[in-house]
Amino acid sequence: MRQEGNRQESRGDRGLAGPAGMSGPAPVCGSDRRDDNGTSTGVVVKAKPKTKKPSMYKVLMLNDDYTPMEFVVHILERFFQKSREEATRIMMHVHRRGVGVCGVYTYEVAETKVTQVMDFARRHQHPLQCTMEKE
Ligand code: TYC
Repeated sequence: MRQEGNRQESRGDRGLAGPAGMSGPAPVCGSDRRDDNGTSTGVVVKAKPKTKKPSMYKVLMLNDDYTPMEFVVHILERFFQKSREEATRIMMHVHRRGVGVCGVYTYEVAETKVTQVMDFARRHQHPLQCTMEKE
């Protein structure tokens, strides 16, 4: 006969603390189980990391009739790290379609790029407009 049977198991309240001084080993988790030796075999559950991807924002360039094409290409190279070829492609897209994407960034980086471009264009007396929108 099994004399050292698990008292809690026989009471049918596995893992729950009873009156003071009568509680058994603490449960590992809600699905805690005991094998024949009374050893806990509960499943170890990995905590879910509570991280979220940041919202991303497109930095947009708008066309106008006055800003020189070469100036726009320079801006795309200088502030958006585009190659001469890619910068020319984006500039021509904006020139033909009216608006184009310079890059996609987190909020603060996008905001900084917009400010840098607007300041640079203003200092050179070009009416170039740059804005951002949530992706
Ligand atoms: N349309 C301008 C021109 O013909 C060139 C230009 C391109 C201006 C892109 C702004 O975002 C722009 N000189």
